Amino acid sequence: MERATYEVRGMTCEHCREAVTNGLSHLPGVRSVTVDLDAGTAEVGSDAPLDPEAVGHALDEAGYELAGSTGSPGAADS
Ligand SMILES: [Cu+2]
Repeated sequence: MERATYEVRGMTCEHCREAVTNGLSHLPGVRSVTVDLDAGTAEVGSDAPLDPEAVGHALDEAGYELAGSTGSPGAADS
């Protein structure tokens, strides 16, 4: 499973956690979403690496902004 952590701008409360979790959960291949409100991050587990643009779009639709990401983009760890 791929794991990546996304910095999400604008999350402040449990409602935000739910909105971001729901938004990201609907992306194809996403298995798990864990939001850390204090850190302002969402850790996403997925079958395959996610398209950052799709992640940004999903967050945008939920009313938040993708501020950055860490993880293994393009890493060739089979
Ligand atoms: Cu909120």
